[in-house]
Amino acid sequence: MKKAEEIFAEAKGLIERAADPAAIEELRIRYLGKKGEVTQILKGMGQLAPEERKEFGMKVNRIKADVEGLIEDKKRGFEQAGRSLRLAAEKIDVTEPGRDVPAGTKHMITITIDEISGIFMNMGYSVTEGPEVETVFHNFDALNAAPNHPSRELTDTFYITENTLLRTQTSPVQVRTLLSQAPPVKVVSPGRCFRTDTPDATHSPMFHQIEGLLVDEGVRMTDLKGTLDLFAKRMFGEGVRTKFRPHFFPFTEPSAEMDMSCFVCGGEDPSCRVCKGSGWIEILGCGMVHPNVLKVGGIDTERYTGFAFGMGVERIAMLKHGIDDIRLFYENDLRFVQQFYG
Ligand code: 2U9
Repeated sequence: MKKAEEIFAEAKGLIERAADPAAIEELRIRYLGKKGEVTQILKGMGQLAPEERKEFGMKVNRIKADVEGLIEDKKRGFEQAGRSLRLAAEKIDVTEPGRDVPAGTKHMITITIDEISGIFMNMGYSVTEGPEVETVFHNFDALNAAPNHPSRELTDTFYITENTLLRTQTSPVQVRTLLSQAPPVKVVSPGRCFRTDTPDATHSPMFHQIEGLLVDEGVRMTDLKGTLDLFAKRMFGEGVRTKFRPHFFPFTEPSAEMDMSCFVCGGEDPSCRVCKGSGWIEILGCGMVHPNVLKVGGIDTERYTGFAFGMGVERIAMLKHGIDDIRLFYENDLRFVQQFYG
């Protein structure tokens, strides 16, 4: 039988060298378990002489307590080490800069509307908006559209009821302005418009327009040409030139379509993809406001005249940024959207 001191020395060494909680548990059982070496000694005390038993019992119990203490300390050591490991692993460096969250960007349609509106705001125009669901009166009748004008047809227009529809242009906003305020009127109105077009590279059932309207005393066709020529230069570059081709709109007389000289090839490249070699690009329609339209607004056509214009926002954006399919504006493909991150 090993002496109690030898057992303690051996246990102490093994406990100090124990590598993990499992090893400690084995040592606890080996020394302090039911059949443990320390427990066995205490059991064997029965053979001792009574006067020896007291002193021996005190010594062995002190060894038992010491071994228990060593085991407890070692366990706490492992627990502490475990906590430190966890703290180290879960440590958060609060001084670390935050992860960058991309802020995104405005949609190219919004950017283009803002740019066009900005050019006219610099000329003193205000921006107005109005309902997308309109009445036949505001969308057609007030714009001098003949009762049988083709654009009234179901084939061109989304009707909601016989008398309400999705507006086919933003002109109704201008009509509402004429009905609600006296001249001078100087507004641009951007917004969504709807036509029963089948989607393709240049058509979409929902698209955006921006229209302008100026009504005042002494407004002339030369004012219209000067204003729109300046717009083209501001939007596509000072070097572009403009020309006006006679056209027809029910709401303006005379009417015209404005072409701009090709800002890509300047008319020098017969194979230019932008102007198809013509050297000119149609960008908008315009004209002097028809007296019948002014009269709807209760305006004295002997005293006041006005001009108006309209353009497709997608068309302007596609020209300016070389976008060849209108559907890209609505598909939200990040590969498209992110090209325009400011
Ligand atoms: C009022 C009086 C006159 C608005 C105008 C155009 C010419 C025009 C088209 C361009 C391409 C629409 O997006 S598009 O399909 N528009 O060409 N629009 S004059 O004239 C008005 C508007 C309101 C009271």
